[in-house]
Amino acid sequence: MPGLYMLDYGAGNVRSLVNAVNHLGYDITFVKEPSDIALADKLIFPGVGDFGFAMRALRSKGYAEPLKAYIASGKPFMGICVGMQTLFEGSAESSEPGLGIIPGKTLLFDNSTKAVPHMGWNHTQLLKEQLDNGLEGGQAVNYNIDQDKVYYFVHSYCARYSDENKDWVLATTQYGDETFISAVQKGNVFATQFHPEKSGFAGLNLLKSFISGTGFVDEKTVICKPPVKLAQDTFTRRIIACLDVRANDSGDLVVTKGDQYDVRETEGGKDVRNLGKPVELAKRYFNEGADEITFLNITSFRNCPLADTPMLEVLKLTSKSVFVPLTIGGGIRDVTDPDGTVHPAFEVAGEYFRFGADKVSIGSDAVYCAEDFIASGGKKNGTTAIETIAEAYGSQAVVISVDPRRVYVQDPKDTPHSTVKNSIPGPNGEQYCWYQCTVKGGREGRDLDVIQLVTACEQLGAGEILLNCMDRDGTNSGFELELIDSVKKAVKIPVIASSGAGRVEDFVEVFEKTGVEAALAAGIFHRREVPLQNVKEFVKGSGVAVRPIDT
Ligand code: 1PR
Repeated sequence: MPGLYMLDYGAGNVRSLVNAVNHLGYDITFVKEPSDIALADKLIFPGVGDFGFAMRALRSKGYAEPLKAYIASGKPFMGICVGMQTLFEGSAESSEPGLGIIPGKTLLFDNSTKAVPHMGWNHTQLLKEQLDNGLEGGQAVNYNIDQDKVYYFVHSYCARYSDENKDWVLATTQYGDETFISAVQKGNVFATQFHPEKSGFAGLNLLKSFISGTGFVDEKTVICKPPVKLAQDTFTRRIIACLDVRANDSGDLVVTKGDQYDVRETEGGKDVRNLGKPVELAKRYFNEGADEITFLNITSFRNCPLADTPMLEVLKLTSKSVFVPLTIGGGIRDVTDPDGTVHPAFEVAGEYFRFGADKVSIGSDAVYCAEDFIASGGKKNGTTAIETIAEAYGSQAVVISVDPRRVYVQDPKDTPHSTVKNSIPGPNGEQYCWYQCTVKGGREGRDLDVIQLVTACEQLGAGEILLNCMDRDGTNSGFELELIDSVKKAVKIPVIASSGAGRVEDFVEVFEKTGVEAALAAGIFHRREVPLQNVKEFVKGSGVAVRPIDT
């Protein structure tokens, strides 16, 4: 495809889009200066993060006016996520005006009824249908958006259908009690709120349709239906495969798995357990239908020069053939190279995004940030890893990985910390416990409970919680429902339940009893004890919506 260009303003993961386009057999050229925009025959504008940041970047780099001129020229344009939002007049997220091509402003989702950001896979309802009049090139107005498939969304702000913009609205999506615009199309302009490059094969089909199609639809051939508010939420719950990665004793990078965080064999030479190679396993899980893949570098507390961190290569290779969101955790903090060069956490995160990560997960550093935040009486200082990464790349890119363990007490009055009644009594028959936060992969406990941690991190701008439980990790005994329920009730951002999955029934139980947005497992998938497909089929059969396995 000659003349396919991408407009990148330097925020987030554009490698995924490049990889998806390359996977389809096309090349794409980066716009490097404003005059390049006019050279494009087709232009894709992906965006993530903050609306104001995106618009300021477009204006300060001199892209805004050439972009408007390009769109007015009638050549095919595709916007993705914030790339769609910038087409509107503005956003409640920022006072910065948008490009003003589509009437209306984007507004914040209501988080009193559901988790925000809207993060995960959801359906679309098409409002426009093309009349069959033999249009040259056979380009369908919907660019192969399939109402039976789901697409990956991650955003807190959304545009709503109105009389002023109704001729633009190609599709709407229902999230909880709200219906919002998930795709727009008019003439040469097409844009999606969801990420086709992260939406598995359904998304690749859509990208292919835009790149290979005529990209222009005569409005006279299109009929529009008004949006329908669906009686039922169409949001699906995510099933995530997690890969704990480290070097084994021979120096090979392996996927390992601990029992309560101990990753060494119990017998023989007590080697680090080796359950496979990171890139190969990630590909396997993508093909088996994982909705997301998380890599945790579990020896990240050891110092390593940023450029040498092996996880960069793992991400680079994985993102070439895995088209679902990738999260990377371990070592997201300020890093000092042996030569004394300091890389602030947001630079470390930026390097991971450039190598193909969609989200970073922060463990130990989040605990220190939360402690400082609480000690300062709840004042943000603007310099923490959570704040700086969220500001540059958006809250949705910042996951907090929590490694809590039970501390039993006879009576809730025995501790200032937030306690729960636990179904598993303590060694002395204690019925209550609080969950102590740990750092350095569980090696050190802190005087901070899990509720203090997650609420502080939410206020600092985190977008999601990955909630492990050291007592359950690797036990196959089911998720720690008391812990998960208390955290889910304490925050408005999405929560991923982790640690202890052993049977398909455990997933249904955690979704039904706690309402979490996602459930993660490691050991049962690595050891092929419970195939991912079986989890999906069982969860779906129980009435909880999940993404169908996409081929
Ligand atoms: O502190 O920001 O550098 O991050 C270190 C990261 O490494 C944290 O996310 C921490 O959870 C992780 N980590 C450190 N040590 C270990 C270990 O196992 N020794 N892994 C570790 C944590 C827990 C989950 C596991 C689930 C599901 N592993 O990742 O995948 O418990 O397991 P299961 O389904 O088999 O029960 P920083």
